Amino acid sequence: MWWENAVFYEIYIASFADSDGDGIGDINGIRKKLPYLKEFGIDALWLTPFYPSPKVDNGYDVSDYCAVDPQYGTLAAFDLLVEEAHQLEMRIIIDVVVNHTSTKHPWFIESASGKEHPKRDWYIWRDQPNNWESFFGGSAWKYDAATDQYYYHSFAEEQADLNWQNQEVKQAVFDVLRFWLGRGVDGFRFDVINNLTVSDQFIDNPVRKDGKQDHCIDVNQPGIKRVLKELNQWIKTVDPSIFTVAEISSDQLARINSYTEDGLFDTAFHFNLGSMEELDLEKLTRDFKEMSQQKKIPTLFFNSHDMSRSWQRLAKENRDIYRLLTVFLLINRGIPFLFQGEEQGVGDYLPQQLADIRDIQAKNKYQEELILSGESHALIMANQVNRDRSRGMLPWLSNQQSGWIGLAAVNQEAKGILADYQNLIRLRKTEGPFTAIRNIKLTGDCLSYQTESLQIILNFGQPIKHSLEGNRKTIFGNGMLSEDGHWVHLPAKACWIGKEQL
Ligand SMILES: [Ca+2]
Ligand SMILES: [Ca+2]
Repeated sequence: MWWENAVFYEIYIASFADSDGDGIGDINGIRKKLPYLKEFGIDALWLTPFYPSPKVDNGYDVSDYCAVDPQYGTLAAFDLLVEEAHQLEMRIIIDVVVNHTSTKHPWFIESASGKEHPKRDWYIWRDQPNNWESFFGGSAWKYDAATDQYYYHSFAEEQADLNWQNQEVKQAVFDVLRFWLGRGVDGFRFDVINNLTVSDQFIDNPVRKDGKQDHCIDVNQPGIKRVLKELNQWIKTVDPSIFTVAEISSDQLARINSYTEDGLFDTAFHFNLGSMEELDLEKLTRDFKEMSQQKKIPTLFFNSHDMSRSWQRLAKENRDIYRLLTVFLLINRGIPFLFQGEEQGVGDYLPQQLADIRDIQAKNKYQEELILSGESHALIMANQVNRDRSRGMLPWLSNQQSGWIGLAAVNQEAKGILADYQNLIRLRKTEGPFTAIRNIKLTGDCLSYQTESLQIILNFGQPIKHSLEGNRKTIFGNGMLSEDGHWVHLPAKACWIGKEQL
């Protein structure tokens, strides 16, 4: 299928490109950047939510699934974006946020209007709350005085969870998907899809010794796979070439892969590697070996709109390490998902005061810590979880304006980094598709593996002499071949790719 060899690019619309000077990214801004994206080798775009939203969780609180937020443009602009992307042979997938809606969505307003309303059961209403906590902090239940019941929200209280036991909810979501398929989208990214509430068992979550809650009853509920299979099968019946990728809120490989079984999603985001707090080569190698054996192709990424950028988090601002990670992403079996700006080595944006924080998760953390430890410490703790870090406005111009958040940090080596991405994507296209990975080995800090006719050596450590399989010539990197062709000498923090000579 087309996605198995595609390079994806995630666009966080508000911070990507602004076409009308209000300092907020928009759909026409994306249209203007299509030639740039095509030029450096992108095959498909993933657009984060652009739907009307009160933006409590910056668009992941949708109040109308079948429209475009006026801040970002119009449906007509969206249609042009799809048309122009397709003309350039680029595909577009969109974010589907159906664990919850905004409490401003008409469905919720109707549901909240009375206990007897036909849509009451579209959401999760209970006379009494249980101990479930919201993933954004505090109780996951909000009391509604008008009807004397509590509704469930696994994230912010302005994001009410849909009741996936209800068949009408499922049909309503199918209608939404049908609407966007009709406008030509090529696939869907399903937000926190293992959080769908499909069970009517409201048993308390167990609480660990440290007082934190184990979210084992409120996610991955019994029956969820049946619902998700139905969803995927419906999509594939409409058109088997529609791509589905799942966001599973877990960094455990086995859990993630359990959602790509037959009949489920085409793939899922592999946070086990993608969201590593720091570079751990042993973990990387261990998981890489396991992922190379799995039937469905994995995703590969080191950045997204939910975490600190890999330039800081993994590469520690080291250009050579950054290049090694880029090789791993692109010369590998897997679907690379680049995040806007990473191709220019863009760095984190770090708010300097509460007033500058936009992420609700960081705001909540700040308030929690403020009581315990005062302002400056609260800021540090908030920024440690702050998703704003990767959401800084992209610095396309030296006088770039931002209307809603600070600017992402410019990388002085942006041009060279972009050239790396471009060269490696070209190499991927001439030497790929990479369908099998062999001989994964970690020697000290040096990772080596083979795919099709290539041997890839990524040396994260000191200079090393590394043995080669077969007779090879250098096609990328800065290793030096020995005269007999059996060895390559790599400087510190260098990579080398050799192609087998027949
Ligand atoms: Ca704008
Ligand atoms: Ca849920």
